[in-house]
Amino acid sequence: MSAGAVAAVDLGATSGRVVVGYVDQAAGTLRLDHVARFQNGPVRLASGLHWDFAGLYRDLTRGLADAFRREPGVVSIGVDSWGVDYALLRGDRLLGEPFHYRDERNAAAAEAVHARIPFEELYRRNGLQFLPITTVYQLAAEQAGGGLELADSLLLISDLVGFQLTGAKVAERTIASTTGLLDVETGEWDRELVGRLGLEPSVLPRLVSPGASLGDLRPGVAAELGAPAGLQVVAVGSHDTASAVVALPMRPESSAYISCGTWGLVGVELERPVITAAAREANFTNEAGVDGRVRFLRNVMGLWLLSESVRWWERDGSSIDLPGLLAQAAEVTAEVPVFDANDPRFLAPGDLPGRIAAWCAERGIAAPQSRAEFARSIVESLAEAFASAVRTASALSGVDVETIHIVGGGALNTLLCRRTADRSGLPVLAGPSEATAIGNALVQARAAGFAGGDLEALRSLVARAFTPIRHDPTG
Ligand code: LFR
Repeated sequence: MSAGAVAAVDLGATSGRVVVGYVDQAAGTLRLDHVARFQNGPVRLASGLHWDFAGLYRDLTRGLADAFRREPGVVSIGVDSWGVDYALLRGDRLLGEPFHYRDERNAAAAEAVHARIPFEELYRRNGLQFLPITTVYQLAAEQAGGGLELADSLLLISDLVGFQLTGAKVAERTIASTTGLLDVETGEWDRELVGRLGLEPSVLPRLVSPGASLGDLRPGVAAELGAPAGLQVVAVGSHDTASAVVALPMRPESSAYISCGTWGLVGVELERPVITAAAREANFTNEAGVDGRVRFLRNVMGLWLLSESVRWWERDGSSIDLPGLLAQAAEVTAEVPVFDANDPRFLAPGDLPGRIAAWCAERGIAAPQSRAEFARSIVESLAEAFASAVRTASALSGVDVETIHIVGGGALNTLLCRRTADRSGLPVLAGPSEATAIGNALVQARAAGFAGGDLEALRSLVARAFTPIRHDPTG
């Protein structure tokens, strides 16, 4: 069999989607049919900021039912999601809605963890940049609040969806690598670290690699969704960024990438982790990629700065047309401030324009005046942070970067792509914007046997099907 259809569920922090991917490697074709798209976001409960997992599951299963009606030949489902967040379970039962990583409980927890295990040692063990959102800090906060007492298992979000669909509890390696509990060298749970943090090792499920089958749908689920007979749920690059990196039409030896959605993940792909003091000081991460590759990158705040500013401006019930705002931003001729997009003050939801203005005021710099100027200032600041992270990734890894690939929603933001090219002095190749869903579909296609070869073989399919748009630096 050289051609077939798979269903990809891709869950981001601001939206989710279900697509049917048609892959025919012999003919060299790859096509996506967009079946469903739904909103996702935080809900503020008395206990803090959470996800509405039940709502998300309802939306994605409706999408899957639609997918099966449209394409009864779907052979498998793969689920990817944002990283670091998890649910606690006792038996089959969810112990409450998962916390959202933007909840403010993490900052103090990070200090408590570092008091037990200095960051230097943590970095040596797990290879991860410092981000207060990382699971290891969230679990310390959970522990302090007594939240772990009833739990007998912990599942990351994409694995939690897999469990609801099949009944199998696993931890897929790429998303497990965002917890901070995985040994960067062996790709196995770091049991000593888990013990020293006072966590119960038995809550961590069995690790599986992308391409492994989670099994059949639970009978009730299969009937409810009208699923085709014999359909399997397959572990993909279950961390969304890992799936996006699969679908980069790049040559890893001379490219950097920016997977740009809510976050901008900026880095290079390597065969081996880089856990030097310089990499630690530059706050670069070594997350697990598909086929044992390493995603050597750093998190930049991303389109969140724009979407959360818009949400703030819309709180009076008005509605802002984002493409229109970006068109105005492109016309701004006044000097706008370039602020530090990585400042942790921009992590929490709320008044981002106010926080940008405060950042400027603290330095005696004039803040943006209009909404168009704010949008331009955000784009310039992101482009600068992207360019700087590309330079650092190259210097730390030795990859001689000739081209920057931007995938995800950011690939559709022409101003951002152009200004990244200008500020880095390198050509930017934009697209595909749905790289995550494509990478998810390709790993399933390979597991089903209708696509073959290494990542380069899969990427050449992407390059043929989705020609990127080139933005050359000007000036
Ligand atoms: C991107 C992403 C990043 C991760 C952040 C939080 O969607 O998965 O890779 O650092 O969200 O999970």
